[in-house]
Amino acid sequence: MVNRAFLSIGSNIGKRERYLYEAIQAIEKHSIKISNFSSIFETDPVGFTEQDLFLNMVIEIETVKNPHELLEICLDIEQQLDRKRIIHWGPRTIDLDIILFNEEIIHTKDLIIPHPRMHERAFVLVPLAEINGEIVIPNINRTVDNLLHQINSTGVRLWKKKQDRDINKLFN
Ligand code: PH2
Ligand code: MG
Ligand code: MG
Repeated sequence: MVNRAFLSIGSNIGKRERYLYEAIQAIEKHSIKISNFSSIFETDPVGFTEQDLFLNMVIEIETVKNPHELLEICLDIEQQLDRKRIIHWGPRTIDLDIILFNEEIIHTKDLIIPHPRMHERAFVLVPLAEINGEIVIPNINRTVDNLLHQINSTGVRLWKKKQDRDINKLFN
């Protein structure tokens, strides 16, 4: 069975756009199909605020892998891209989070889906809404658009607009 999942990607160290692109290329090398993607947004850091601005985007993927296999791939790619630089405390070259996996609700030791903070994070909801605002977040049973109307999204600014279906052109 082919699963549909959404990943949130973020970077706030060094060549941020390059890290997003390298993460996407690494995902494709695992025979995971990127079926849709958002524009790139520049976002104020949330949580630990004393760090540089992030670039964030969301991609939609199709994969036969299960959630745990997908998590392993995400962690491997993070490792791979982190290893190229000195690892700093806090900020990261790349963060790859599974935010949705089909309509599944998963609660295991190392994986919680839907992502437990996605409903309050404009840097996740704004790009996700650009792809599809009508998706219902299982658990919360509200649409992305509905959640987005209730939070402040001023910290999320369009940085590079999606112009084409080809993801490679976003990074030209
Ligand atoms: N990721 C975090 C914490 N804070 N803030 C922004 N703007 N973007 C992120 O991707 C992000 C964050 C932890 O993963
Ligand atoms: Mg994260
Ligand atoms: Mg993460």
